[in-house]
Amino acid sequence: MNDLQTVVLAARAAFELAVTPAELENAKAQYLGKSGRITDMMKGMAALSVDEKKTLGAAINLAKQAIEQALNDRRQALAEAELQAQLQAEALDVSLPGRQRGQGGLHPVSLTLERIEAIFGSMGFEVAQGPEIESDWFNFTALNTPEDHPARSMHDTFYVEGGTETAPNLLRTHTSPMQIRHAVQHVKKYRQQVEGTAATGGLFSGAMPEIRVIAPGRTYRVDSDATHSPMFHQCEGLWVGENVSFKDLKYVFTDFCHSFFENDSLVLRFRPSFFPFTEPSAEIDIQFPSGPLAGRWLEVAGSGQVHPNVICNMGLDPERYIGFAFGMGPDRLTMLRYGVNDLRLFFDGDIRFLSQFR
Ligand code: 2U9
Repeated sequence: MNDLQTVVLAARAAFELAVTPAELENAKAQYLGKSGRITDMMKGMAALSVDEKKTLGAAINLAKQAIEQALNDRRQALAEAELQAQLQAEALDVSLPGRQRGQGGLHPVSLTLERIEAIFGSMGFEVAQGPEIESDWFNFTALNTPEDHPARSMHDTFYVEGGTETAPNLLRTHTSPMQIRHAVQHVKKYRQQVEGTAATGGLFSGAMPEIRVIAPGRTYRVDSDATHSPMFHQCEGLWVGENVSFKDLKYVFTDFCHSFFENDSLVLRFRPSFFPFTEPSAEIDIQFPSGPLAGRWLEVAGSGQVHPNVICNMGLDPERYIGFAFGMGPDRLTMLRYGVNDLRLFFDGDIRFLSQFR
């Protein structure tokens, strides 16, 4: 075997040993590179005669072509192996079951809020929306809450930046401010229709449609245990007109409870109480005739006739306009409806609990 055949065989063997493209390029350099074996042999022909150059040159070229052929074969083999490895890694088992997309659903408290809105909607109540960061005036002052009322203390109310010493900003502690905002807009609208641009300040005693509104939403207080959460929900209601009385409050709220709990045998009790924004005021208790809670009086809402000072803060004349208001906790109503005994379950975000309400 001559030198050239040995070089070709050695190159083939070196290419076969290369298992990555980088190793193959290194091996190529040893045979076909600038100082590779074939190039060296070509340089070595300088001292030969013309005839010898012709013969040896042709033989070296053939050897070079054979090496290039071996190099290309190995390149293709490595590329094919890489493709196979990639296909293997990305192999799809089309017989595997598909990934299930979790079916979503409304939060139980949202279900309650929807239910409350639908029931009061059927009785002609609008739904008010408003900001969760409120001013001291809308949250307390307009609702006849005295300067020294404990609810105004830092222990009970979350104050937030952006207010002033005299008008601090806070996270609303109830949804009543939305009703004040709604009532003020309502009065302004009808006052303009009655009095036109000549409308002056002072209390409005002209004719206007009744205010009938509920205000559902998130509220905040500094409180946290099994039955209190720093963020909780409230839904308040307001009905102001010329001849609205406690009798109306009783039938509206009784009707609501019967619809909400789908039980017309439910009994209601109005128990005297005190709130700064209503006078007289009453707590509303309910009693189930049967079931696990049968016989117990359960507090579900506060209520009362809207205080004349609050009527004034809506811009209305309390000599002509009167009304009632109530406030309830949708979180507690949800607990009663579904038999849940820890409020915190609603806000832990545990999908095993929440998916039961889908
Ligand atoms: C206006 C005037 C008066 C709404 C009322 C209550 C009584 C009440 C509780 C509900 C659940 C507080 O968070 S809670 O424990 N609310 O007891 N709310 S009367 O009175 C109003 C509302 C708006 C303009």
